[in-house]
Amino acid sequence: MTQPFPDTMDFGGYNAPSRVECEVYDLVVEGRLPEEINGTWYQSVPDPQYPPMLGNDTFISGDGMVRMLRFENGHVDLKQRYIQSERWKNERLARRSLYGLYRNPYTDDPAVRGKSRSVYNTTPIFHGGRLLALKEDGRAMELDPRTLATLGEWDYRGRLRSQTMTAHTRPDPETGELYFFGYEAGGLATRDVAYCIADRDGELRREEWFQAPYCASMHDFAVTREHAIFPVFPTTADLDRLKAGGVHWVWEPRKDSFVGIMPREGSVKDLRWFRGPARSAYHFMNAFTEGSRVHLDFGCSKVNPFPFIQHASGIRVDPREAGGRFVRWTFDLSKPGESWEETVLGPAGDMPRAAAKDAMRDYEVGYYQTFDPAAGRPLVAGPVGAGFNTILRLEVRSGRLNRFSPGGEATVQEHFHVPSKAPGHEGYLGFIVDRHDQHLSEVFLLEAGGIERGPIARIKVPLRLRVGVHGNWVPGEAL
Ligand code: V55
Ligand code: FE
Repeated sequence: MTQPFPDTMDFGGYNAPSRVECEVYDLVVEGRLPEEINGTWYQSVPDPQYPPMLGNDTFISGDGMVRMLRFENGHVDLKQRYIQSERWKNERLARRSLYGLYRNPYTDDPAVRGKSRSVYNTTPIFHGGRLLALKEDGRAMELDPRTLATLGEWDYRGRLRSQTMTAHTRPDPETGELYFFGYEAGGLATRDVAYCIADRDGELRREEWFQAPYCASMHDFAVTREHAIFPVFPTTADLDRLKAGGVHWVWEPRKDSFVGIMPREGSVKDLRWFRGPARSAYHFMNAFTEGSRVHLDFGCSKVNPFPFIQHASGIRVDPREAGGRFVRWTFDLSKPGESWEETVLGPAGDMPRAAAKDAMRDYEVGYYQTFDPAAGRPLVAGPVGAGFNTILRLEVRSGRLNRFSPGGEATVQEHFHVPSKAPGHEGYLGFIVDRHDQHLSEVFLLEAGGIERGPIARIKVPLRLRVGVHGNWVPGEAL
């Protein structure tokens, strides 16, 4: 008999595990779904099968579920399925959790020592004709894009040497290539980082390794038409701590932040390291090169936001006290020195996204999320505590902001962007609205260029969709 999950931030309230695999054909839609919206939104959801073996754990250890919303001719169908990882299968057979702390294999049940422990729970991408579910602690898992059946690990036909692959890859809209990296590429807590490029057909054409200044949680990176950018912030790992049964990550504010920049077709030997005080960021909206200057846009804060990492580091900082801002960092490659310039573009936030066509180049508009106290009280949703309740549209040159909040007892999940074929049309933003007072979900669809006008369609979901992590829109033509 499965015992109750602990009543903690990560497993209680709206964050309660769902464990529901389901299919709903033709969801009820209020409003109108534009006919041109044709394709599928895939989203990764951590959703633990069993209560944590060690009594508590973090939300981001949850078994990978993939959810899809397929839009076709004004209709929308929902499906979500577990990824049948080796870990998922082992636990299913045992009918209990066998794996210990987040990314510490030394804490696992002896029955699964040395066995794969990745849950592939962070981002689904579609590249080279493959649907891949990613998590930064291991390789990709390939899934059937129509049925979500688990097909097996994808290691680029045995060519990928890195043991890991980031969940934040960078597709080039012009060449169709996929830029990515893996950190802890040579094993647990190593400083090895692999820089990789897959061609438009999904074949690995390049992999080159370098050493990071220290072993850091390098969750995302950025690529411009000319450069690759590797930010390193001081959330760090240590092998001795892992061997002693400790946590993977601690926040070390006395260490500096580093940003490595290299010509994207150059060699890692050309990496130039910039250096500044401790900062934290998990996601970058976009980056571009302008002459000798490289710009990087993202939500930046002064401490790591994850409660389980803060706890292990002996601190407790409310996100509102974390000094967060949405910023542009500008690196001038023509000047000597290690520093960069910071320009504030907007309020604190995360989940940044620009239109896929705007990636890697100078651009006008991006979208991200914030918590606005005027739009509702803080509600726990997802891995860092209070979830976001507001979507922002940011004009990056002027700093002009438009906003949308569903209001009431609601939070929002990561938005996806659907391009429009109509000239001058900015496309659409879709996202799940978590209705905390009803334990139910809805999907809102907004015109990206007019989010303040509210949803043009509300897709009713007859159950609670557990808070997911990242997703991607895949146009129908690509599938
Ligand atoms: C994040 C999420 C993860 C993870 C590491 O959003 C960082 C940040 C869902 O898993 O393993
Ligand atoms: Fe992420």
